[in-house]
Amino acid sequence: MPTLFIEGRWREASDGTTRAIHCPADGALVATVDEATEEDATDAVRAAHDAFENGPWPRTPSPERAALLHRLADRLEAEKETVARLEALDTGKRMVEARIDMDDVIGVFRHFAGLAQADAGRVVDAGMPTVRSRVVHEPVGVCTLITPWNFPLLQTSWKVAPALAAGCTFVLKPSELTPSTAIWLVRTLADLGLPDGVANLVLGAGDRVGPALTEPREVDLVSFTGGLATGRRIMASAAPTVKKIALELGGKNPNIVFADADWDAAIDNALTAVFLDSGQVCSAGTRLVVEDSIHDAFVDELVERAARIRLGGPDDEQAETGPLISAAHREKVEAYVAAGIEEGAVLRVGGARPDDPALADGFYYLPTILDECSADMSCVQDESFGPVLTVERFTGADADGLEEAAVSIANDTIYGLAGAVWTQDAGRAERVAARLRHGTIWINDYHPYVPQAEWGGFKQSGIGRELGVAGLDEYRESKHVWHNTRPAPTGWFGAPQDETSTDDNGTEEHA
Ligand code: TXE
Repeated sequence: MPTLFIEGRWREASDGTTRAIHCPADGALVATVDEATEEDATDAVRAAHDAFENGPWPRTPSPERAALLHRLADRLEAEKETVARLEALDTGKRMVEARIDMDDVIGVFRHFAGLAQADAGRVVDAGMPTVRSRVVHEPVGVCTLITPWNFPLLQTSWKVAPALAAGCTFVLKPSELTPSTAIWLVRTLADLGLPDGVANLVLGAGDRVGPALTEPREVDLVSFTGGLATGRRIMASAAPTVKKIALELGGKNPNIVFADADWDAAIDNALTAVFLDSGQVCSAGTRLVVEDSIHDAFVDELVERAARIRLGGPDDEQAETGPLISAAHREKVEAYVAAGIEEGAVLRVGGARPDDPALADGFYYLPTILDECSADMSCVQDESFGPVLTVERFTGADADGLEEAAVSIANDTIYGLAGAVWTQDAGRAERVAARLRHGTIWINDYHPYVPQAEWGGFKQSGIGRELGVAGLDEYRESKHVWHNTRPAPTGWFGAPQDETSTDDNGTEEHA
């Protein structure tokens, strides 16, 4: 069965290339999919452009667009177990996590379905009784949507749902490692009656199809979630034609713990912050910034608990987290840990592959803690995207100095996606949260998000916002419509002389 979807038809790659998808938990073959060529990508952009210019979708009334999004959510509810399994097999993540991801996807489609109808623009008071002035929203146009492998369908939903809600057409390119749920999504949208050419699916490696998807003049917006290096390339590809871009590029997220924090909650959440999905989360709390006075006891307890974390694949009900996505990614994490140790970090736990033979065929890596880190180390500055926690201490001469030190360490990064502060002093929590230059701040919590709130990064964590209301605005243009109900000449240029003349004082005189 072909897996590229272009102009309403399933087809194989034009040169016949395919790619085998293997489960990172045990190497089992999961699927074989088509690997698009540049030519296929160009066809997909052309199809999306034609559907935008000539098709019905951009002009479909918003209640109908919203209804389709709701029907998609209904379908996912009905097929949740099947789709969660596709996701678990592609990513190696546990079924329990894949099911949570599906619930989140359902929430995202319903959120944007609600927004699609909620905001029809606004009337502007032009200050003239004969003028009707209004600002309306229109779809931005043809969108290229490029998504990564860590939360494949969820990150896709953050782009596809608002694109459809706004009336855009798109080409979706999921990660070449995890295409299965994108295939399900596009098939389901077609099944639900989305017109041909609105949703196009191109599978393949970024360097093979990326330029054809991110450079053409016909593409109005590129929305990308992935690594910083690729984000920079995409920004450069989009520059010559001044495309709109939305980039979500990861982070190096501080988790600040003051000595007065609720101990059990802070310990527990510090582990979840970094080890969820084996650290393959853009907002993972990979930098523990802990007050010096509690450092030793806090880190000792973390180390003890991290050593007990059980690893396993999709169906291991006892497992707490899973494998890394690929052999290459595990090697990257290993090199990152080695560099940290070389630079002086102290390895407290992990730092190796597990020796359990049952895990030998997967890309597992033990939960790792690097202590005694400082901002000049690469392990503190670079994203590992693995199960690796770095620990930095802070101290201060007085209460203000303490806060200042914590903030200054937490902001000492090129990234700015997320961060957390743990303290039972509400005033301190608010002061610190206000100073952190990151797009999401948790106070006495880590990780939760809701589709109603914007998500995105300060600094090099990205451009633009997903979710919330701004997440829809990315896919809309604003158009100001000025309607003069009583048109009249302005008389500004070369108007015929009339009876009106002006006296020496500039006052009009009528004959
Ligand atoms: O990401 P890439 P990779 C970070 C994380 C990770 C690093 C590299 O630190 O270690 O990125 O991971 C497509 N034109 N994040 O190499 O390359 C690619 O096919 C167009 C953070 O897997 O950024 C895939 O669909 N597209 C992150 C997508 O970009 C291109 C999630 C992401 O891949 C392209 C994942 C090109 N030239 C990794 N090159 C997050 N923010 O959550 C690649 N792609």
